[in-house]
Amino acid sequence: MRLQRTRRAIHKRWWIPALATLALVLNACSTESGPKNHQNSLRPEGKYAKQIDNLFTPVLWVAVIVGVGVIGATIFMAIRFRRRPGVDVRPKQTHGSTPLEIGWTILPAVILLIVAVPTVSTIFDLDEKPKNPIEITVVGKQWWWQFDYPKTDSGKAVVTANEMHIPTGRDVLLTLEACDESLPNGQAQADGSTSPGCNVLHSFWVPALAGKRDVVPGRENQMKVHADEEGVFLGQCAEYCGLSHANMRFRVIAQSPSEYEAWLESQREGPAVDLAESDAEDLFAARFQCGNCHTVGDSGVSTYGPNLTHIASRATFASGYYELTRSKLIQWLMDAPSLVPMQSEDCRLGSPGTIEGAICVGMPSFTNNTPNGDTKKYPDMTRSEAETLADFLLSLK
Ligand code: HEC
Ligand SMILES: [Cu+2]
Repeated sequence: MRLQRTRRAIHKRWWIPALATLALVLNACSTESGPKNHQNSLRPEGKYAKQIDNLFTPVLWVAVIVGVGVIGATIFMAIRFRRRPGVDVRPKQTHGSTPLEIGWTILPAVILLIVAVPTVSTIFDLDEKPKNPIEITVVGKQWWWQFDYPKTDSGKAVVTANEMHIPTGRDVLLTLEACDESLPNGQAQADGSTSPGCNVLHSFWVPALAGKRDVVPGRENQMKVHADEEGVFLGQCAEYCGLSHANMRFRVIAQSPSEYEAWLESQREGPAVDLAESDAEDLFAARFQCGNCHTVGDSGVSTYGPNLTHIASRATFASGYYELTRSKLIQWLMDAPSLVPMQSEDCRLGSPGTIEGAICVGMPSFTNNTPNGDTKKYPDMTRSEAETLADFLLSLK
């Protein structure tokens, strides 16, 4: 008796958790709370993303009608023909009906055919090479993005990280790679193993600007991106790629064509401050060997870690996970693996000056897990050393 009553009480309150769940789910649809996040494929902000949306919306409605029909019929049958207490009759059993069987084979086939027409044509449209595009090579690394702007008639190549600038109103053709050919072992390994220059699968996704495309070791994929208006659009790696996959973000900064050109021109310039003339030279080059994985002297070359020549021109660092502030940067320099999960327990490099044979993924900690004994490479970093390095990096506009 008591048990029955509690059970009934639970049944009566089922709507409380249901309502809470609904509220949580609906919260995800909110456009009011917080800044417009620009990471929403349902709010396309460029012509290729709109093309995908124009396909997605009608197909969604077809799916909704079919789904409601099938689920509705199932629920209707279950209720209509349920077993009732005291009435022990089996509903009439039917088996096989040729018209019905033919009907429910042909109808879905026709629906699929109708949906296939715009789907196939959109796929081909999106695959078409744009005329006179801006070309950028995107290299997916563990766990950050490198953007290579090729050399042009008017200027040298530019290599940057985590923030991709594009001009508005122009087609941008991205070449997606998981291997960095300019690094040692920058080719896909036949046995599938990874190397410093070449790693695992990623997927490049800026929901507001384009669809997703996989970034595959040993393959070059291409995709088109287009932004109608200026803005900052958030992106995210969309293919599980290991420990820090969830932190592997990036930003696309769409600017007016003239601002874009000015940005590119400033990136082509040499560093704002020469390492040799800074207090950080000894720390960067000799004591901590930052130069094995980074460069601060040439914005046109690719390195194992992000190119830092113009790091202070970026708003974020660590794959867009942190805003570039002095205090975060100091924390990062002393102990990067505490801010973003990485495999940095033993960040030894190969023969001096090369990364061949590097055995870590990420940046070493200079206060924790520094390899010791025979393999000791990195001394502990004091706070004032980190400050000197940070101030130098922050002068690299
Ligand atoms: C063994 C190679 C290695 C060494 C040595 C190394 N780094 Fe790094 N560093 C990396 C890698 C890899 C990343 C990218 C990590 C990420 O974003 O997840 C990185 C990221 C950074 C970033 C953030 C850049 C950005 O745009 O996101 C800064 C700044 C940086 N390192 C500075 C330094 C300094 C200063 C030193 C020397 C004190 C140093 N690094 C030593 C590999 C290294
Ligand atoms: Cu990933």
